[in-house]
Amino acid sequence: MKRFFTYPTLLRLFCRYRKGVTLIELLVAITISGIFLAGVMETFVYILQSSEDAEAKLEAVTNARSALDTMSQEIKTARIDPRRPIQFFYGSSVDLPYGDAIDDDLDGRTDEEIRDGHDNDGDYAAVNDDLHIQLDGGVFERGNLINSPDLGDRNIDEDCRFSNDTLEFITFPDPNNPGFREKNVKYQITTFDGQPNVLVRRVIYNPHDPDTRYEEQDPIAFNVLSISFLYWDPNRFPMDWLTAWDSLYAPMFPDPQIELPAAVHVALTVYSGAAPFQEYSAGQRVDAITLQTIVNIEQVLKDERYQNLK
Ligand SMILES: [Ca+2]
Ligand SMILES: [Ca+2]
Ligand SMILES: [Ca+2]
Ligand SMILES: [Ca+2]
Repeated sequence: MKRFFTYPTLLRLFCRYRKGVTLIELLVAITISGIFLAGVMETFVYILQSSEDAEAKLEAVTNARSALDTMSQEIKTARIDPRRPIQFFYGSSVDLPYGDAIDDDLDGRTDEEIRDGHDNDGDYAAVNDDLHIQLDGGVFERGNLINSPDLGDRNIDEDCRFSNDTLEFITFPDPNNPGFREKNVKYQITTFDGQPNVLVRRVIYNPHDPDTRYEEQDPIAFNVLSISFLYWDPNRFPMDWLTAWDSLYAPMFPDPQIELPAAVHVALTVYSGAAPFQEYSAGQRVDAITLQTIVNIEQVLKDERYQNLK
């Protein structure tokens, strides 16, 4: 017993004790730094993730914006040519049975509207939802549609299903600009270079001259989920949006039988998720952004028949 408490024994005990504390300290330190590192990693992954999301969204907006600009510049030059008996402006309308599978307007229904400028699901109430803009001197924008559902009002075309519309028209040579050629332009979502969901602009230059006629196709937006065109019809009162247009039937239009719409509403929806687009299949929940614009057709606005309507 006596020998147990000799100095070397105490030293050994002390060393063991020291060693034990060191080990516990080490374990505690590892655990704490582990927790700390996990927190850091989590924050880091979150920052990385949200910057990837933000980047994907920015890219989607840029992509859609540039396609809308291209189309706007061209649509406004669609022409009525008095030298020709029949004009060419053709917009077809295809409503798809699905949207982004998200209840964007939080009304408990998902993708309930069709993009047509009207209230399809019956939730429009003129007293609350009519949003006409007063211009000046008591004049209202779209004044003849006050108290009727119209694009831009609340509950009109909110939370829409996707569309796969096409638009095809002719622009004419500009006499003030000798280099400007006659063009037949078409926009549609199709497969381009093996890649699906590409918004393609197809142009036929000089469509009426077999000698100089040539065709080209440009992709103007990628990962496109939906494109919708609406046409502001100057041939009815009150004027209204139509989902399709065919100038071939102009002789059957109501008076004054203007062959082209006065304006075109374009809505373009593109994928904005961070995951590769190839993982998306139609009808599944998807991150998307929609950009919209209204383009006036200058030739119609200058047309005497349209001027006389006012
Ligand atoms: Ca939706
Ligand atoms: Ca909804
Ligand atoms: Ca509605
Ligand atoms: Ca609608």
